[in-house]
Amino acid sequence: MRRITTILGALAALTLVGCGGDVDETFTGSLESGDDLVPQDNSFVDTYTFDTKEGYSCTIDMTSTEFDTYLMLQGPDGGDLGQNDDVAAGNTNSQLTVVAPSSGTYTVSANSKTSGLTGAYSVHVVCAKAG
Ligand SMILES: [Ca+2]
Repeated sequence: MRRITTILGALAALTLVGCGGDVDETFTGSLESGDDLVPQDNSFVDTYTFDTKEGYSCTIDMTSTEFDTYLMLQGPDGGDLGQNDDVAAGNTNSQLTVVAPSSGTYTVSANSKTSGLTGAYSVHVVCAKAG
């Protein structure tokens, strides 16, 4: 019985760690013919999801050496939380920083600036407790 209690305690501790809003994930992929299309401009798009908690600050970077990236983020309710084309003048990569308005699943859209652009990219998501 003591052993079972210890195992249950360990499981509870693991579950608590898993309940945090911390995220550090990298998604790699390619925009290519046959991908989903953004209705507004028929550009290729791949989507990825991550889970975080209300109040966590998330920074999403999309980088590619092969095309001009465009990044979009939707919240758990499907609402638009931001879009970015270029992280800086002369740098066509994209970056968004948002404080999560609610706990749940967020959707990142890895997109290109204009239709027909293809190539490999990387999306890095980092969320940490704000403040
Ligand atoms: Ca761009």
